[in-house]
Amino acid sequence: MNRILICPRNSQNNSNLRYTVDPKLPVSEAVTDKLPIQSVLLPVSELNDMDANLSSQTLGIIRFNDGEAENHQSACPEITVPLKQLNPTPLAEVWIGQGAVEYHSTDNIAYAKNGSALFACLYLDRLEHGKNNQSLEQAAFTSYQRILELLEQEQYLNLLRTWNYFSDINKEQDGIERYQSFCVGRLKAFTNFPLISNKNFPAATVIGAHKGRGVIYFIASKEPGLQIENPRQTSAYQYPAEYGPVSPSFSRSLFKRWDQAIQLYISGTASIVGHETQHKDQYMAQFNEIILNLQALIANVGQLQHFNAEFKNITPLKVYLRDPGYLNDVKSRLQEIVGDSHPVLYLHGDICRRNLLLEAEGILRGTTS
Ligand code: 3EB
Repeated sequence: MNRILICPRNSQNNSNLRYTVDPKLPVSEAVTDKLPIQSVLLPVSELNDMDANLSSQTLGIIRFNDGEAENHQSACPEITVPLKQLNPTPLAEVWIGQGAVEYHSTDNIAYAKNGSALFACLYLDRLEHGKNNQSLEQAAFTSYQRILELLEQEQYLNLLRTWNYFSDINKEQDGIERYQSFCVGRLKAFTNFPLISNKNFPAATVIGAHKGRGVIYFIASKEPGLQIENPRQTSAYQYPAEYGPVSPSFSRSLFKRWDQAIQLYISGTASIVGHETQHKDQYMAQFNEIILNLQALIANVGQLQHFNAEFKNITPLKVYLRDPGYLNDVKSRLQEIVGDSHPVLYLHGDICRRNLLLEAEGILRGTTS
């Protein structure tokens, strides 16, 4: 199979355009899996050449671009994360499911659902009309409250994985770092939602941008997944008070058994062992520590769930660099493990502690024995 499913554009007629997979990206392999939801990295230049015939299974499109805001007229949920891409070929993250999709939008949230999984995206700010300058804590609270209300309304009650991007994450505002304000608002919303308040938090990423509107996107499911922590790391929701007024509400990973396949959603992973940052000011040592953390997490899931998968099966991988100058070294190191044709998206973004220089995340498909 060398075609994939891309969302139809409102702006185009229904001509049956065919998408051809970049041979360097093992997309065809990814989409032949029987998964209700998965993401693939596709060259942006080829997003317009869609196969309308196959479009019925696309759940959403995420672009990454720190330039001018774009307005794409897609039928499916689509949003631009305001981070600069460091890849030579600009890529988009395309979310693809199985079976017919329904597209909807509320005032604030665009979403797609296919009976098993729900994909959605929203802007973090300006959720309330006339409240453009609400605090980040309030914006995070309101956003997550809206998200949880949507999941209740649609009966996709299991928030599996969230991605959160907003500007100036390390900046102090009102006597508190913006990342901490975000954590306070998010936790307040979670605490009101019975399915999450028992510490079964989603896997997550929170990364800082340099400009642009804050963005959240997430996936949820009808049937629950399982939170699995990393034995090398203190659970983030148990971090001691020195890191902020509330601990971050996310799980290290979310193990999801679908009818015909299994996915492990791996949270943004940094150079933290226990709860402490390792190797301050040394980006390669931090990157190696991230690899050790990811390997330890995968080994733990292997033991607990008899999950057969390895680091090199993580696809797509996303790596966030505080300084683009790290790119070549990080890329060479990663390619030693996953090979040079593996789909990896490199993004220029800030990590939620000032002394963290990089972070990596991904989705791991595997089987159980
Ligand atoms: C860490 O391990 C690094 O607040 O949801 C990574 C992934 C991090 C998710 C979040 C924070 C979050 O604490 C930071």
